[in-house]
Amino acid sequence: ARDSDETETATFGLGCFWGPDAQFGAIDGVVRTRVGYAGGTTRDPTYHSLGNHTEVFQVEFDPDTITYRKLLNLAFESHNPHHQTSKTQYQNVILTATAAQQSTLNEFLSAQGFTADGISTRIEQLSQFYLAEDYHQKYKLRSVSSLMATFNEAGYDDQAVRESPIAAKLNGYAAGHDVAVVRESLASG
Ligand code: MHO
Repeated sequence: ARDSDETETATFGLGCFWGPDAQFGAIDGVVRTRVGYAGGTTRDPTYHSLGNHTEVFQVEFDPDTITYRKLLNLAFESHNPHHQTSKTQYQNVILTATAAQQSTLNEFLSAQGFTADGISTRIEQLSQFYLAEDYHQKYKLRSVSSLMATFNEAGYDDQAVRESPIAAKLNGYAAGHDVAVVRESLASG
């Protein structure tokens, strides 16, 4: 039996990472989120020196509560796979980390009538994920100064806020994503 504490991590690029960081953080079963840079080859990207990388977000999830396939479904509902922006920074990309994710993705694509070559969304293997700067992590939550003050008073530093499950939920809430609504749409989808 699987250790109930065991999580899995999915990595997607869906435009500016602030929005999907909040959207996916609200999902029941997503326990942590992080934003960063991936998909390119240049070393040690930063926001102002991105090289050929793309803004991406990672969701660490409990596979007993939500599946990689459902996250893929949401990722594809959140962008148009027949359109791609020319700016590498904001491109749509699915970055698989394991053979299991790769095969789930292949099944998902064929169930949708898609092929990796027939859509504009980039389909790649994740080689390296570079964490973005602290001020980009939980960006929507950071705009709610009363909540940030509460985290700070409770002793959370930037890393602790980034890794906090409750911060992921509040980040979603701050952006208008209601956990209960997300749960409902997943149940029907
Ligand atoms: N510069 C844009 C997008 C930021 S996103 C982290 C803005 O200020 O909305 O690339």
